[in-house]
Amino acid sequence: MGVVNVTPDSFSDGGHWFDTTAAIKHGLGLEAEGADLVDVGGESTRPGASRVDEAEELRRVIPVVRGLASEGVTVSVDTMRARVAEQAVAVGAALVNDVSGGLADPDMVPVVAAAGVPFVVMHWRGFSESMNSRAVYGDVVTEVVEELRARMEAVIDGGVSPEKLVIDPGLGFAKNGVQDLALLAGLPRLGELGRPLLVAASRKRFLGHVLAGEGTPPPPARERDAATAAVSALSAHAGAWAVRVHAVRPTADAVRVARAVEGAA
Ligand code: PMM
Repeated sequence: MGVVNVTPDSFSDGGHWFDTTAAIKHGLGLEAEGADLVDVGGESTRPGASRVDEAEELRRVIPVVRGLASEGVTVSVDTMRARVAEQAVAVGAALVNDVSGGLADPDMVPVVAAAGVPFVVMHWRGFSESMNSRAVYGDVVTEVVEELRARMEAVIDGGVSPEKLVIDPGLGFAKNGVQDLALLAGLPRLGELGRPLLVAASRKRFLGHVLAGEGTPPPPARERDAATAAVSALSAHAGAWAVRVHAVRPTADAVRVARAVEGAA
């Protein structure tokens, strides 16, 4: 899954694809590099970010979804708003990716149920302004599995078919770097939930911490693509359904290597 953030402020690529034409071109390029899906979002969820209003989010996202879908790209829409999801599906989005798992907008679950599209349910404990203070766990893997299980049940009760659910541990969302790494080590336990697993580690803070040396600061987000590809290979090997990344080419190669090694076993 390649990422197109149509935002001025996302932590790793904010401002680069803010214009509709540039965003569509970028999405087509990601597909050419090997993305099976292109995820289009219009609201930054970086820690501390404040929300954009709905009209602005629609203005950013809908023309890009329409443009990519009309070129035959399989598009997912990254939104916490039901109206954005609904309009994106109407112009061709094939999947709804909601980082709040339907918690941010009470209309999201009924809209997704009516649309009949796949729905990514990510582990989430609250909006970006406050999420760092919510990174408190006894056993992070067990708690994320249990909270995702409860969320899946609520979404299914709300009318979404169980076969449409994809789950995501929500790396960096109310998690610190140690907790993100524990979740990656625990991916097989997330598999216990019985649904396809999406892993979105691309360029995130915890990779910066892993790469920082003693007295050397973390590299900037754009220099974390090799580290991201390493996570992609590990995730593919652990059975992930998809990885969500900004730079598709290194990840496509990493996943091919993982599959080739598995094929030789
Ligand atoms: N992370 C971001 C945005 N959307 N969607 C899912 N399903 N999972 C994630 O972890 C996730 C997401 C934040 O990263 P970005 O600012 O690079 O898009």
